[in-house]
Amino acid sequence: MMMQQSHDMQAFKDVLSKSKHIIAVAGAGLSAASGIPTFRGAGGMWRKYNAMSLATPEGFHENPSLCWQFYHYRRETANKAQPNAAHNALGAFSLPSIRHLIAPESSFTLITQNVDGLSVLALEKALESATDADLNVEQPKILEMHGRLFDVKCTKAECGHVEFNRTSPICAALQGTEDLVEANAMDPDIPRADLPRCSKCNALARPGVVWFGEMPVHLDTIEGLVGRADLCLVVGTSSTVYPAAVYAEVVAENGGKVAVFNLDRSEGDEDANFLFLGPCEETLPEALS
Ligand code: BV8
Ligand code: ZN
Repeated sequence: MMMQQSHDMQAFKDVLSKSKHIIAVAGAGLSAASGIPTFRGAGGMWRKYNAMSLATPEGFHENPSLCWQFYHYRRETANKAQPNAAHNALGAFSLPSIRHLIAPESSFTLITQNVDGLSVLALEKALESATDADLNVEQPKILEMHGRLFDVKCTKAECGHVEFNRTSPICAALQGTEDLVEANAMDPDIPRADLPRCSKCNALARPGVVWFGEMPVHLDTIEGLVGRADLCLVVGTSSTVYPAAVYAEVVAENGGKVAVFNLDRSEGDEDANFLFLGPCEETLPEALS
C-alpha cells in the first residue's frame, strides 16, 4: 500500500514528540545560507572545478598543487562563514534540556556529510547555555562522517600526524589563489615544497577530509545509530553520495519515519513520510521548535 506523504508541519511535530531515537543526515544545503557553495546545482562546485576528480586520492597524488588550491579556497570560504538558523536549530535540538521539551526522553545525533565545521560551531554556541544534563550524554551529538576541512593530515602513514589548523592562508604559496579557483584558472605548478607540510615530519600534508573511494569515519557508530533510529531527518542533501544516501532508507525499512527538508526534490524523497520543500534555514527552525 503506497504510503501517504505529508507536508503538514503539525503532523510532523506530533511524530517528533513521540520519537525516541532521532538522527539527522545533513549535506551541503544545510550550509548554503552561510555562503558555502553546494556541490550540485547552479554554482555547484562539482561542475565548476571538476571537484569529482580533485576530491580523490588519485587527484591529490596527480596534482597536489591543484588539489590544495581547491581546498584552500574551501577553507577561506568556510573561515568567513557563520552558522545559519538551520545549524543553530540543530545545535539547540542537540541539548536534552531543550529537546526533551519537544521530544521527551529522546536521543539525537547529527550525522553530517559537511566538512565546513559550521554545525560544530553552532553546537558550541548552544552549549554555552547548557545544563549538566546536557553535558553528560553518552551518545555523540555530531558525527562528521566525511572528515573536517580544517584537519591537516600527514601523507606518511608511518607518521600519521593530524592537526586542526584554521590558519589563513595555511601556507604562503596558497595566499590569494582563491581568485584563480574562482576563475577556474588554478596554477598546477606550485612546488610541492611550498605546499602545506606536516608539522611533525615535514612530509607533504593533505586536507583531513574523506575523498571518494576512501572510507567515511565513525561508520560503526553511525550504523548503530541508524539501526536504532525511529525518526530520520534528511536536511539539505541531494542524497546521491553513499553510504550516507541509504541511511533514511534503512530507518524506513526498520519501521521508522523519514522527514526530508530540502530546497529542491532529491533522490528518494518520494518515499519520505514528510517532505518540506524550501530553504532549511526557514523550515528546520519551525520544525524543531
Ligand atoms: C565509500 C568530503 C567505501 C570531500 C565528500 C555504493 C556504496 C558505497 C559507496 C559507493 C556506492 N556507489 C558509489 C560509491 C562511491 C562513492 C559515491 O557515493 N559516489 C557517488 C558520486 C555515486 N562513495 C564513496 O566513495 C564514499 N566512500 O564508499 O567507501 C564504502 C563502501 C560501503 C560502505 C561504506 C564505505 C566516500 C564519499 C565521501 C566523498 N567526500 N566530501 C569534500 O567535501 O571535498 S562528498 C561531498 O559531496 C559532500 O561531503 C557530500 O557528501 C557530497 C555532496 O552531496 P550533498 O551534500 O548532498 O550536496 P549536493 O550539492 O549534492 O546537494 C545539496 C542539496 O541541498 C541539493 O539537493 C539542494 O537542493 C539542497 N539545498 C541547497 N540549498 C538549500 C538546500 N536545501 C535546503 N536549504 C537550502 N538553503
Ligand atoms: Zn608527518
